[in-house]
Amino acid sequence: MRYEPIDPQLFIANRERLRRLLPPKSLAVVNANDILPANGDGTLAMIPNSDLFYLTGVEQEQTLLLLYPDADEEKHRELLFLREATAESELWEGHKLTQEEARKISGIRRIHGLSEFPRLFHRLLCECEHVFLNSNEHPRAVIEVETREDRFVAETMRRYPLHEYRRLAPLLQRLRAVKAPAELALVRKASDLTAAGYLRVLQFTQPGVSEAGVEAEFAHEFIRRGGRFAYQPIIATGLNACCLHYVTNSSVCRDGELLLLDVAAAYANYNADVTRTIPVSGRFSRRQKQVYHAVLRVLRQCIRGLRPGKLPREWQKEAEKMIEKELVDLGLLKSREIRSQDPDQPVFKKYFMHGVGHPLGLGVHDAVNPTQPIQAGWVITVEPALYLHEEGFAVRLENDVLVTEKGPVDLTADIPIEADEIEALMAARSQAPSPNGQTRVSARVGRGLGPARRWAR
Ligand SMILES: [Mn+2]
Repeated sequence: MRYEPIDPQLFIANRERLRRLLPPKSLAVVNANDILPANGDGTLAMIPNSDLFYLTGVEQEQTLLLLYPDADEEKHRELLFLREATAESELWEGHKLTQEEARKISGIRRIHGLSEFPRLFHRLLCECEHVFLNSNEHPRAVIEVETREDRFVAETMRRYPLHEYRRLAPLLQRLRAVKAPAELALVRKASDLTAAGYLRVLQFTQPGVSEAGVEAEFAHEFIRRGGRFAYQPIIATGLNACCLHYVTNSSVCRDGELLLLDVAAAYANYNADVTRTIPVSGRFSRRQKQVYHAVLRVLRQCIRGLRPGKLPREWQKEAEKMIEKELVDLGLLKSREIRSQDPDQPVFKKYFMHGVGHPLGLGVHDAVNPTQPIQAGWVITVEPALYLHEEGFAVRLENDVLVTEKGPVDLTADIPIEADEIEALMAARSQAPSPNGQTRVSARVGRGLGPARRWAR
């Protein structure tokens, strides 16, 4: 692990919260994610299973968690099963968790080898009344492969067809949406890494740099600080920004363009999700600034509107009303067009066609039941935007906000967002020392050297 160890009390408390939601005599199982194949003998990097991590802090492949809080024997109430290391696996793949290490991470006392799972599972299935199995119930997930969890569910139901099976996912969604203080500290840490990336990129960006070059600047800050990209970064200059999930990042940034950056770090599997839009030249044009301030106003009002008890769709509606008004003020829509619009196809959708935010945590898009009101303890992204195809640019701004009874708390408030502040930071490019402590060549000289040589290294 590249991150600082997490106090196991977090995972102990999470299991306790789940225990309180389970009916008597319930058994629950959660599986690790597969290591997915790529081409040939290649594999993709494993993304730890969020539910397993939430309940144990363990990331290792093939791990199984079995919870049976009402087990007759105390030693069967919480069991963790680990892949057994061999000389071969140690040689090729490196260290696997020992039982003692897994105990320290998770706070689970009973750790077993994977080979012991079938016997213990069978025994406890004979004792229990309800079997809670997990599945991906994210409303927007598109899944074309059978996951390790799916295979486990299918095999268990085949072997034990007379048991009563229930869905674990809705319970975990409810629990995971409300963040504990220790989790908020990790989201804040992800936000700190993200801030470091943005400060570096504000120093780096100028006409002639490539989107890929900007991506590399972020990677440098995230990786050396123990993090990684939370999601595939969107680094979109000019019209590229009008494609919502542009991830090619292969264009050159030109003078006069706006550069949309939807880039954030993950730390200890907790994600930030942040968007900024900056002028490639270091100065916004009048029109760009006008649109920028319109989006910024909507962002601020939407943050203020995040109150416990409000339904997500009411909050979305409020954002759309604000966007509508800004579009009229920007001269892009006429009031009479709005009055005569088809309510199923409102005219603002030409300029703003996505949700204004989503829950965030171990998932970049944490799953919640969309009919549930917003609650204190949720972290929600706020991401209004305007996409102006005709004018060849887009502005999106995105912050991550904790909902509390006393009002919203912006966890990403340290990442520069005021247009003036962004311009001032970019204007200071030539004077600032480079991140590795050496003095940079001036922007003017740097331009002569080409973007790759702008910093004296
Ligand atoms: Mn987002």
